[in-house]
Amino acid sequence: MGDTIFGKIVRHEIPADIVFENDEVLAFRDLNPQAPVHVLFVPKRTIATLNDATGADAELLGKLLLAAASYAKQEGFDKEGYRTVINCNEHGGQTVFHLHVHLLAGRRMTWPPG
Ligand code: DGP
Repeated sequence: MGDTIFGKIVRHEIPADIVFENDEVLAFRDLNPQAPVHVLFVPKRTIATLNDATGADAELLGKLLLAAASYAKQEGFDKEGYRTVINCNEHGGQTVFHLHVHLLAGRRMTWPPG
């Protein structure tokens, strides 16, 4: 799987509304938000889908989730709650093949998701 729009965002080749960055993780606002707050947490190292993650990625995947939780706490969504989502392949609704964690917050979520 080749480069994606998220690879270009990670390399700062195209603009994004970045809310968090460290050596391994970048977080930016989703272009098509599905909640008042909708942020995508992506690893800087490209992993196409969750299927492609291996044991070598375990720490990085943990860091993605912890970055999302830390951001939610920082923005005050931890008490009321929020949702994190990883879409995988066609039936999962994945459209960008650079693994990412969606953080959705600021409204009550419904279940089951569509
Ligand atoms: P997914 O369906 O899980 O692959 O989610 C991809 C998300 O990425 C989708 O919610 C829309 C968002 N998105 C697509 N292209 C761009 C872009 O160029 N910039 C930003 N900020 N978000 C994008």
